[in-house]
Amino acid sequence: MNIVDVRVIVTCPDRNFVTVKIVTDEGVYGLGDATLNGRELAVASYLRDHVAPVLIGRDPSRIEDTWQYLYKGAYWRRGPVTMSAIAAVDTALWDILGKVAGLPVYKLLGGRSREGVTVYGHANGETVDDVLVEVARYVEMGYRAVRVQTGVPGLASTYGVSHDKMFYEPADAAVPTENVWSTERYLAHVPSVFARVRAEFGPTLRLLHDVHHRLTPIEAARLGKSLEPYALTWMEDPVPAELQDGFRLIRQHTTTPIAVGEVFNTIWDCERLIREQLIDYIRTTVVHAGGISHLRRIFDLAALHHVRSGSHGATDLSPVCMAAALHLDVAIPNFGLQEYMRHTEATDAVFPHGYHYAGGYLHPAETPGLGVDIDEELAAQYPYRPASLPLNRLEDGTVHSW
Ligand code: KDG
Ligand code: MG
Repeated sequence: MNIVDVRVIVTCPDRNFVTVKIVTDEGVYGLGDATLNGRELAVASYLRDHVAPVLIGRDPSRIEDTWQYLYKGAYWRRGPVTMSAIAAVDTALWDILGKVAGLPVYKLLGGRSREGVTVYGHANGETVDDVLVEVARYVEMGYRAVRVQTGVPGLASTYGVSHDKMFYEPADAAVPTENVWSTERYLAHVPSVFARVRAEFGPTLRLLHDVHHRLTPIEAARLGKSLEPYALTWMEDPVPAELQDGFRLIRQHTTTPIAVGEVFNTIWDCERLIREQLIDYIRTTVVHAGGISHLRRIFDLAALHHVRSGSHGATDLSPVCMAAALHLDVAIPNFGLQEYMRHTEATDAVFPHGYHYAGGYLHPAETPGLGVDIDEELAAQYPYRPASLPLNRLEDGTVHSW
């Protein structure tokens, strides 16, 4: 069996997605997600101009060899654009392998380690009263874990808090929206939010909070300490993660568990964090961390060091990525949680899929491969729309981290 066509499909059913479709001479095809929020066309070009031509004629079952060929062969290693492109190809090849074998991909990864994939949803509201209503909505839907974000009194807008609830989209304008940020106001507010949520929902609901990389290590340590009475499952992205040493300082001061990794693209971004047990959850994803093959490598390293998975699953990760993530989630021994920010109806129509939600769990499809498809005709009706993630400035105008 040989690869005869590599198509790069860019579509915008309520948000932008880049998808690779690898077609074989026997008619079997596989899909991979290559979406990099706000930088979609860079990955599309990387795939069309540099990857597609070298895949033609290759044996699609040589998944590891193709990964190494693309990673080492480019000479320029790592980076989100390269790794999203490699991820898409890798994912599509696993999809093809599953279809050829007649097995869902999780069986090729060693089979089930659990009955379902525990997911967390996003409760966000401008005020604490608003967010309590949102948390209740998730609890009613059966969720066992909820991420809680609110507006900050005195700040006009806050990343991660929007008017749309189930389907909010942070990439909201072609030129980045600018928010104003105050660490002082934020740190003074967050503990009171979790005090109310715990009082209302009791001790067993798993609660999470995303800091979006906005603090310094000592500020994050203070936040973690102030949240200890509310027993969070994790405090996410407390600091910008380029400096892995920053996590050691947070760790020395607080027992609030730490999650990080949504912007990481290889094992080298988190190798020290994992090996030195500076984090509790690694949130790398299929699409941004080199596909199923490389993500499994990261999770295997994590398993040796008491670190569990917590894959990113926001709306900018397409249903193709979600399908792939679920196959890994259900198979690995050290699964923690899976983020599940639902896609809109338009997105779901372009990407028909067999995974489903029931009672707090997502379940991968049982059909051969990943169990997700793309309706190319429908996709063509939604042309690309430039959209960027927002930017933060401090009250004095300084550009701040995220
Ligand atoms: O593309 C960036 C978003 O996916 C991200 O900011 C959302 O932080 C996020 C999360 O944890 O889902
Ligand atoms: Mg996040």
